[in-house]
Amino acid sequence: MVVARSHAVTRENVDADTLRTLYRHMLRSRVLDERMWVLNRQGRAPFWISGIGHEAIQVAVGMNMEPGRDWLAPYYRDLALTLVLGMTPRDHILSVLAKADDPNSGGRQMPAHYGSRAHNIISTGSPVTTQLLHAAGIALAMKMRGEDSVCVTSIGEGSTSGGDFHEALNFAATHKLAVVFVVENNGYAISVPVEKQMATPNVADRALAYGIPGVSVDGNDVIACYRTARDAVQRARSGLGPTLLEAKLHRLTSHSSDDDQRRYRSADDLAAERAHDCLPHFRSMLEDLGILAPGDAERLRLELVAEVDEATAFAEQAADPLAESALLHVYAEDD
Ligand SMILES: Cc1ncc(C[n+]2csc(CCOP(=O)(O)OP(=O)(O)O)c2C)c(N)n1
Ligand SMILES: [Mg+2]
Repeated sequence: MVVARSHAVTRENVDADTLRTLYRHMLRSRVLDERMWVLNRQGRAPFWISGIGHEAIQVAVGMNMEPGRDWLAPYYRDLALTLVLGMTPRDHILSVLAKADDPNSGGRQMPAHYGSRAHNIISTGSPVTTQLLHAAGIALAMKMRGEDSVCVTSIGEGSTSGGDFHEALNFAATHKLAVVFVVENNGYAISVPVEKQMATPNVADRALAYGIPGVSVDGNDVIACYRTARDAVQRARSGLGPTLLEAKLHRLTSHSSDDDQRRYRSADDLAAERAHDCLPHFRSMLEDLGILAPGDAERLRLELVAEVDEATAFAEQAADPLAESALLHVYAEDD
């Protein structure tokens, strides 16, 4: 296993525009994610499952993909990744309010079950780990067609103990498929800590068994994530096969809006974790480097809040699905 670090961050090794764009994407996802919690607590959204704390790796991966050419088989925490690939706050608020024009599923799936035909994002299923098999299948099809697109798929560390993980990695490695397997290791599977899920501290170590590179990166360090993701995507695109990319990060919320992590984690533990939030850390770094001027970050936040306000108002007045459409796409249709 390789452990990736960012070394000294300077303008030379990742350019200033890229750094600003990374920050903007991370903050945009954070602002939207926070709004989803508010909509849930107001009783307007039935459920939310959050990507807060996971933004750095998702944005880093998304910015190394080519929207419309590459494919994503996501999991439920991938709000930031879907935004980088072109989905919008409107798309996602239409979904949590179960509106007819929700591009994810016409309001039929649970919130955070992402999907967009327009952006090559395949529909998220509720059984965890199945998306890795879908990704291997997509990459096999791309290889048979002679395409050089890349398929990214993502998963939590707890789900890597499912059998589908082994089958997908073994198949993709054997056939040198263009897949990047991203593991967002937040140390918990709902209330179960990682030590009770697996006997190895690093999911990336498992790559050895498949003969592919396994890289573990600090998921709070967006520069390290960006570089590592760039290598993995380039490797896949150039026909060298898959990479297992593990980002160690923190789930800064309860598992979902139906969970309360204070029942299984101490107040000290939760407070300590907050100190690792990837977003303020990155903001301070950009301000120290002079890439964000004083006031820039706050101006950007207000701009993004205004976008999410507009999306909320838009989605609230949007039409609900027609009652008679409830069974659409449930059974095969007659011709
Ligand atoms: C096959 C399957 N088993 C169990 C569940 C219930 N479940 C939903 S999320 C989850 C925890 C997954 O933890 P992890 O993979 O670490 O992802 P995280 O939520 O921490 O990002 C479980 C057990 C499920 N959805 N599918
Ligand atoms: Mg987890």
